[in-house]
Amino acid sequence: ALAQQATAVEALAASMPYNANKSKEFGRDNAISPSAGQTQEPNSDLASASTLSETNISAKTGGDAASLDRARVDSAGEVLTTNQGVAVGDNQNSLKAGLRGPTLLEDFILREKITHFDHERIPERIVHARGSAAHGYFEAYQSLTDLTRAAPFQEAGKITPVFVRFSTVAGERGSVDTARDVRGFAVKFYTDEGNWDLVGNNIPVFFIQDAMKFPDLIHAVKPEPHNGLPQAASAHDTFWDFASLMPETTHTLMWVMSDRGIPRSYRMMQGFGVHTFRLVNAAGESQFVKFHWTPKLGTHSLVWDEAVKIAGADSDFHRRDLWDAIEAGEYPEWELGLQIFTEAQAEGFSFDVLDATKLIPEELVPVTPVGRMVLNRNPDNFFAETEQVAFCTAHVVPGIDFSNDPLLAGRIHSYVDTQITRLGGANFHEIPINAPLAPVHNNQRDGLHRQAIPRGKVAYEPNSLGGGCPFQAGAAGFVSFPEPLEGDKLRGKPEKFADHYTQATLFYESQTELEKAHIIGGFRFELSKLTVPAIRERMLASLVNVSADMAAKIADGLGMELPEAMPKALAKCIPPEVTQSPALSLAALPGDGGIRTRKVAILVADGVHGASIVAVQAALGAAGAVVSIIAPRLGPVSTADGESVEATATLENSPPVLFDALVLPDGSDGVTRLAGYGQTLEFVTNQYRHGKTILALGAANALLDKAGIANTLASGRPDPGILLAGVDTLDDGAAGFIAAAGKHRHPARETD
Ligand code: HDE
Repeated sequence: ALAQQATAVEALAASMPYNANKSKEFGRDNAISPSAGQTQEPNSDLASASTLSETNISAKTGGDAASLDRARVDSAGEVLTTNQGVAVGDNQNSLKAGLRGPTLLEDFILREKITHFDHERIPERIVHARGSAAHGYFEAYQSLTDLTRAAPFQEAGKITPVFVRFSTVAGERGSVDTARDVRGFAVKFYTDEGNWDLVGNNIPVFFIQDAMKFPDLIHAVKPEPHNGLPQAASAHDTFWDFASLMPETTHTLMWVMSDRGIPRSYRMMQGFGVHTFRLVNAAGESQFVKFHWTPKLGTHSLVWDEAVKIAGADSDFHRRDLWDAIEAGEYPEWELGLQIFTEAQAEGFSFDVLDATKLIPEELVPVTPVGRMVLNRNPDNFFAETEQVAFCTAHVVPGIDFSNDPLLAGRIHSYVDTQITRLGGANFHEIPINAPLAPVHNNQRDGLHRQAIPRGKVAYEPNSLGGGCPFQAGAAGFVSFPEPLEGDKLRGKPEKFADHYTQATLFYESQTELEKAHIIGGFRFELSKLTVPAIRERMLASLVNVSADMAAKIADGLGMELPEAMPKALAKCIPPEVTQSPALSLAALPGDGGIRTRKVAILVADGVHGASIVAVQAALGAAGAVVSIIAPRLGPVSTADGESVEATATLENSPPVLFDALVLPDGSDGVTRLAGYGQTLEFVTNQYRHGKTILALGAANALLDKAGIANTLASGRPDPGILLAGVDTLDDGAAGFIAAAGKHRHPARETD
């Protein structure tokens, strides 16, 4: 073994540096040597090779596989070394004075290993700590040069690399994915003209109107400070205390209590930029814009009972879903749409476009599709990429500018500021995942963990010793839109901000009956968890202003009288342009009705009819579903007809909430055996209760019967989500099952 190690060490010495791209960073393979005075023209080899991001250009644009190559380390076939590149002879034992003697301080190998380990953790994000991310690209449908000079929109077919991170807001880094919460939807575009971060959410409005209230909002929703309870949940006193005292939260509360708060998958939710932004074209003309991401798979949600149970069954449910889909080549895709409007239009609206608690109904300003985003590569390393990525609303590029939304103003400050603590200094832009593709040249210097090695003695501007470089770009660079302003310096809000209920009502009245029932259920659950009745009462008084009918139903569920309506801040609001907007319902985006990537469970046990299972499994596989064969134990199942069937999961390790649909097998021996397991009945009743599609093959009808479902069927109210098929109707049965499962759920059962 020692001889082998010695050979490996020799091979190491003879080989390239362990990170082959490292040499490029020092300009070695470009044969660049430092020169005196450094008076090169901008963009000469020397000037550009002196920045870290320059090496990223070739790396990131070198196609998917080459992306971030500069920083990648692959240890395959390599010898183990210390951080100093010294080969380690023994990675099992510390250095001791005698085999039973004390470990020596001299053991720099042990000390380096332990010291590094001791410092592995960095602070988690104060909000959005729990997240999952992926690489991909944005492709423009058409040129938008008349609207904006932003690089991603300059020509049809233009590709811009992106990195996208989805997140929950309130929970800590290891918290559950299926908590009721807003979801973050943050997109980093590595454009030719620098990084643009569109840091949005899956809900188009926000709880508060002014950044001044953000620390209060977050302190209220986070676990209560005295006992650290509860984790990743808003169902507690402090959140609702704050919400009930701040009626501006009402509109967003409606969205979070709706099914938007418990998405089925990150791949099946919308994204919104929330604030009004500006687009600015090359002539310096500007229009307002709101950004919308629409998922190709449609918008789908969990039901609450399911979300609670998934939290136990697979707390990484959304992370796993995103990862698995991308690994399987099922790349999630969103369309980017813009609502573009002028300042004059904005002035005419019944609400203020600078108020992040308001949206612009699509009836007033339609959403124009301008491109698509595809996520097609999982990160190589969770920490290096997903954890260290630093999104900042301040990261805009020429062609994109801010509005005066006072919430956005606070964000422009907050994100850069928070990264300095979280990532340990002002050089977080040099971390590979954050470094832009566009070259970086400036006189910002030094600081903790500086990576770039700027050459020459000039670090100021103006200068003559550096030939005046780097020089300012003038009109070719970022020029803030010269918005004319007037007014006194003061603290306050425009009057339209004080209308806290009109759009909350618009949202409610735009929902289907089922969605309304779920909103009521959401409020009922959350408010039922409060320990201070006065908060419950105050919140209900506020909700009366949204819909007296809704508030009455919530009150009923809480065993309370309906209180008087809370006095409104604005007694007389401007009448809204629309009182219903169908696009606000999740039903507006059903998807294509297919079942690609949907998870289907087939229950089996010894004695089932194998051929029918194999046939259904093949049909589901052809439709793109992910099938699990679930039995009391793993391994081969002995089928009644000798067909080979292998269990890939167990009743114990895969509870029903992890599946979108269920197939029950034929073969009376197998069915009887399955019926003997408590989990089987739970499987059937849970799938039924959560509105899932169930296909019962032949003898499996007995399982429906046992679960009380056959009775429901016999009652004359046909259920489109329960299908029966025999050996001779297998093809039709499978086709019907696929079509029914493509509807996602059969919620009529909820009233059973
Ligand atoms: Fe954030 N938010 N936020 N936020 N936010 C952060 O930045 C903040 C707001 C959003 O995946 C923090 O890097 C303030 C609205 C996302 O890394 C922090 C205000 C929207 C993410 C911060 C808001 C968001 C964050 C914490 C009100 C939707 C996760 C860590 C003035 C449009 C990004 C970090 C990721 C993260 C501040 C309100 C979305 C503290 C002060 C509105 C998706 O800087």
